[in-house]
Amino acid sequence: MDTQVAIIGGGPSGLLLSQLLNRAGIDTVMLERATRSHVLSRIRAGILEWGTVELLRQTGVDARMEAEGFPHDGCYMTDEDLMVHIDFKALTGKQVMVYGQTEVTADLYAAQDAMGTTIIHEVEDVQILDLDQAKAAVEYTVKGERRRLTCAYVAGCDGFHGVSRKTIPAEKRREFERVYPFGWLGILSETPPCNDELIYCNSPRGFALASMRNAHLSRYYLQVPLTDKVEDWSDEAFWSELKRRLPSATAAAMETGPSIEKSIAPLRSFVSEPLRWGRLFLVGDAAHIVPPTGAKGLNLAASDVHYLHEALVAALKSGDESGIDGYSEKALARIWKAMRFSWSMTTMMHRFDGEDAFAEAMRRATLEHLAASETARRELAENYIGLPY
Ligand code: RFL
Ligand code: PHB
Repeated sequence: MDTQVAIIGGGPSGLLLSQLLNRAGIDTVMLERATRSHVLSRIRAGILEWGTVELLRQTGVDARMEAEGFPHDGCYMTDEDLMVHIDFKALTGKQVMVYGQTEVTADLYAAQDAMGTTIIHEVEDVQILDLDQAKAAVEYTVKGERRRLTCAYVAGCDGFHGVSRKTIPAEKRREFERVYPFGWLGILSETPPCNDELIYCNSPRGFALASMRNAHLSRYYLQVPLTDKVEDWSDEAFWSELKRRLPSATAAAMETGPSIEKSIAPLRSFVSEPLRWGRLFLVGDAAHIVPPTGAKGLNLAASDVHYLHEALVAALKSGDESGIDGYSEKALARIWKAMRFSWSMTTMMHRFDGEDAFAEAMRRATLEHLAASETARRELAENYIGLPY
């Protein structure tokens, strides 16, 4: 056998799983389609639930996060004039960590290099085979050469567009999907954040989010029509629209500057069931996508990894297969709750084209309810900081 666990995809799911398995003495080989510099240049999530922070501690990949990450005690939900503070710390006793996915990924690659894990980049035409046999196999092409890897298990960590999910026969999969009629235009800018905590803003002109990476790096998002292109948005146009959406006092105090990254991401909710097919397990975006409004994408990938690594260690170290048999059901129970939260945050915070006055009144009533009810704020906080594993 060439390796114990073949991992398809070298994003956060694959790296985190590999690191945890390697630390438990299990051998892995990771196959990644892109170059390492491409993977490390993708700007994505920025908020880690405390469960994700704990998992990174468990992997021994926490030194830079502890030194450079920013624990946040709360966030703000606003519309034009009503600003509601959600105090996570007071309501749940827990915090979240501001530390970018890009940094998590860089830290995990460094740790995997130190472990001497085999990571093969620029692989093409990955095929996952023999999932019902005593050994599974993965065939792939690298530098024009076709290779074959055999293994006990395959972890499909290759994101929404990967091959792993599609390896499960279509008639054995059940897919659930909601595509939202807008996207998020995001910029990264070397300016101080406009506020000490994140602001989620439901403006009549559409949603806006003020986020950050550190004291000198801000991340902002605007809801935009799906037809908009990044080229349609100059930096000036972005700042001007952002200022019109954020509460006026925040907008007035905001520092602007050139963007160092600008991109548009469509919003989608998606789940594919089951997460297991013979010797294959789906993890992270390969199995599910959430709209970014609840900051759940990366964190759900981490909870999948938590469940799967425990199950694989039990199977490979002590021959106990109950964990791998239960993985799909256990992970899906948490996934569906994060789906509900991300969908409800998206519905509550965005303007839908062609909506009527009733929809707008419902959004305002939801915000007023949050302002008035500690129970409502606690419900939001409990989901935002992350449900228990
Ligand atoms: P990833 O990060 O997509 O990594 C999958 C990796 O698999 C590789 N791959 C293949 N490798 C080999 N063979 C193949 N056939 C392959 N096909 C693909 C890819 O090159 C890639 O390196 O999935 P993973 O590891 O499950 O991690 C999930 C998170 O990345 C994701 O949930 C979040 O980033 C989602 N997300 C966001 N989440 C948030 O919580 N907040 C955000 O602000 C946020 N912004 C985003 C996002 C996702 C985005 N995508 C996927 C379009 C912004 C964007 C643009
Ligand atoms: C980010 O900083 O990129 C970010 C933060 C919170 C979200 C989504 C994205 O809900």
